[in-house]
Formats: sequence, C-alpha cells, structure tokens
Amino acid sequence: MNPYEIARERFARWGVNTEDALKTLAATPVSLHCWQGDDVAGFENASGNAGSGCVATGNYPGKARNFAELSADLDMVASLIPGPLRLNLHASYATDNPGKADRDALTIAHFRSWLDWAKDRGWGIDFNPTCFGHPSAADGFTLSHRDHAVRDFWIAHCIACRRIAAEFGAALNNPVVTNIWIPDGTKDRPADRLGPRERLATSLDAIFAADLGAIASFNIDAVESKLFGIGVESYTVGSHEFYLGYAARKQVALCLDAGHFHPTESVADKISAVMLHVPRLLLHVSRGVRWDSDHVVMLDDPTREMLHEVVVGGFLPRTHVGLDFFDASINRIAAWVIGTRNTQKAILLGLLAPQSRLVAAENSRDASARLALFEDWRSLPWGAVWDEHCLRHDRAIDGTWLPAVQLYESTLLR
Ligand code: RNT
Ligand code: ZN
Repeated sequence: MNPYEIARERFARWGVNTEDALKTLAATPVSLHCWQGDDVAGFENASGNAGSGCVATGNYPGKARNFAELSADLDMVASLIPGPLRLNLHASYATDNPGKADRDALTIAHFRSWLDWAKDRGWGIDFNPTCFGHPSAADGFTLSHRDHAVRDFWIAHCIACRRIAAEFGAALNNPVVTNIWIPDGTKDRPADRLGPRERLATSLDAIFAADLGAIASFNIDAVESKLFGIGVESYTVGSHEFYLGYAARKQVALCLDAGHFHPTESVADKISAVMLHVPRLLLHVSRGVRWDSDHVVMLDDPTREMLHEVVVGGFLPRTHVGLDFFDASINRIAAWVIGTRNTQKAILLGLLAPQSRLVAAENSRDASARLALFEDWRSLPWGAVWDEHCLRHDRAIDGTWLPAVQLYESTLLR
C-alpha cells in the first residue's frame, strides 16, 4: 500500500472519508492577493507606497514593478499551488490607464489586462477599493471624513469598484467579492467617536444603494473591520462592532482578518457567532506577530482552528477564503507559496476532523474522550493526504518546490 492508501484506512477508522475531503478541497478556491508581490505598492506611482497603516517591512530584491512582472510572479506561484485559485486585486493595480483616470473614475477598461489574464487561466477575480495611498486620504480619513467632498470622492470610488467587480464577474461568469476596508481613525483620543461612525454608515448606505443593474448578482459586497493601525492607535472608525452591526443589518458579507483583533482573541470562535447573523464570510488569512503585522501564514493553531470552524460549522459554501499577508523581507514568491499552501492545509485539516466522533463524545458528556480524540487525531498521517492532493493536481509535494523558486529568483527576479 502506498502512504496515501494507509492514511485513507487510518482516517476511515476514525470515521473520516479522505476522498470526500480531497473532493471538497479541490473545489475550494483560495483568493491570491496581488499585493504580496510588490509590498502593497500598486501601479499608480513610481514611489509605490501603501501608506495608511499598511506597513510592509524589508527590502528583499525582486519586487514586482508592473503588470508583466507581477503577473509572471503570480504564474510562478500558481505553478506551485495545488488546487483552484482566484486573483484578489486592489483598485490601485489598474493596468490600462494611460490617461491616469483618478480612482473615482475607474472602469473595467482600466483592468483589461487582468481580466484577459484571469480568463485565460480560468480564475475568478476578487476586488478591493483602494482607500489609502492617495492625496484624498492624506489626513487618514476617507468614507468618514468630515468634509463632504472628500467623502463623495471615496463613495464614488467604491461605487466604481462595485461596478468593475460586477463586470469582472459577468465576464468570467463567476461572482466577485468586493471588500471595503478603510484606514479611518485617530492617533490620539478623539473627542467625537460617534460622528465619524455616523458618516461612515451613511457613506456605506450610499455605496450599497448604487444600482448595478442586470449584473448586480455578480458582485458580493463585504466590509472589513480593524482594531488599530500604526498611527491610528486610539480610535478606528470601522471597528468590529461597527461592521458586525452594519453587515447584519444590511445583510452584506463580513470580512474577518486574522490580524485585526486583540492578540489573545480567537477569530475561530467568532465564526459560528457571526454566521448566525451575516449572509457570507470573507476570511483574510494572515498572521499577526504582536500586532497586525501581516506575517506569512504558518500552519499554526489559530489558522488551523479558524478553518476548522469554517468546515465543521458547515460554513464553507458561505465562506470566501482570501489571503492578506505581505512580507518584503524574504523571497516574495516563497512567501506566497508558503502562506497559500498552509491555508490549504488548514482547510484540509478541517475536512479531516473526526467531527461525528467528537460531537458524540461531547453529547455523552465525556470531556476526557473528546480531548483524547482531538489530541490523538493530530498525529494521524494527514501529510500523506496532502501529498495526494498535490500529486492529483500535478504540483510539487512538500520539500520539493523551493528549488524552482530559487531558480526563478536567480534567473529572473535579480
Ligand atoms: C488592512 C486590511 C486590508 C489590507 C489590504 C491591502 O489592515 O487588512 O485588507 O491589508 O486591503
Ligand atoms: Zn485584511
């Protein structure tokens, strides 16, 4: 018997069907964030600075500078990832914008190259308004700005992005998640915590009220909360409570970013709570070290537990898995590959959980058996199931993909 067949039997004895797990994993796309390739710089200006609290640290060589480089890097990454991928684009990555249309005037035409690229590869696209790194966001406020004209600019940008998303979705026949994250907040204690939140709610209402016409169903709106950012330590307008309430009330998707909570909070525990109230979940799989540092995702317990809860809660059909890390201190392709494969492994582990046994132990009030099951299950040969997934998708198994990245670095990136 080969290692996979042995693993299949071992899991079967735990009531787990590895073939079912592999089938579901093969049908679960991960949305690859374009911004890992260039430290969130975007294509708008040569200086390429994310600003507004998105801090990529490090100066490892090989940062992508344009569409040709970034798309080639993404192809390289895709050649090392088993299973379906999507492309997660930020509005600051417009490719076909010779007239330098500002963000409130962007259209699908400005993203033609990405659309063709995704179509060629059979990928879906996800989209993000870029409400940072722009003169109109210079004082740290966008949709909650006290100045009506500034708010209107960002409202127009977000509506433009929803339109572009619906058009991407219609062109690819694959709905697009449009995720709104804004940096708004203050460094020091604000006098008025309510006003900006009222303005943010009103701005969001205006954004979501825009009619996308016949293709509206190809756009899925999501909102992303945050705890704090560098320079925005005392007050974040779009806090978790704000967006949880807003998403529940308006029935839009809620984005939970793994780095956007107090370090001891469990994002895993939030999932079953919020999914009772919001229609869909967007995960930003990330890893905060002491703060929202967006380190490359490890196969650590918080990541495993988060995806475990998505799977065992039955939420996979209502969940969109996106990545949100950026490390400029190591090879960026390696960063993408490591973080993406780890995210897929966390999904697989959730799919391989002996849930019916665990629940049976819990229902018979046998907490010792439950803990024993949880812990003994950890040493089951799940790596052989992962290898099988890689082989079935014609991708390198663990321990064999890095030389390809090193060769790409020495011949191309440098
Ligand atoms: C920022 C948010 C947001 C960004 C991306 C680039 O804290 O996590 O998702 O990382 O939009
Ligand atoms: Zn995020």
